[in-house]
Amino acid sequence: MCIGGKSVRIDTINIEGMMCGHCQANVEKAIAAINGVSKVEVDLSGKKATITFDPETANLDSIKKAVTDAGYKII
Ligand SMILES: [Cu+2]
Repeated sequence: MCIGGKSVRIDTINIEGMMCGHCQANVEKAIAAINGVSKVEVDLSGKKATITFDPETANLDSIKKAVTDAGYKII
């Protein structure tokens, strides 16, 4: 996929351990802080996050690590 001439990847990861809006905000913040991530949407009840990122700058492993480091679990 391509947006504005840049290649973009959209991936969804499943996250366990989010209990409230605070957790949701924590995860959002952790993912948004990663270089190359342009958009993140965390679905609290659906236990998932949809991330739009530049695959040349960011990668799924670092995104998953940020979530784990924030105290949540990737499933
Ligand atoms: Cu919480």
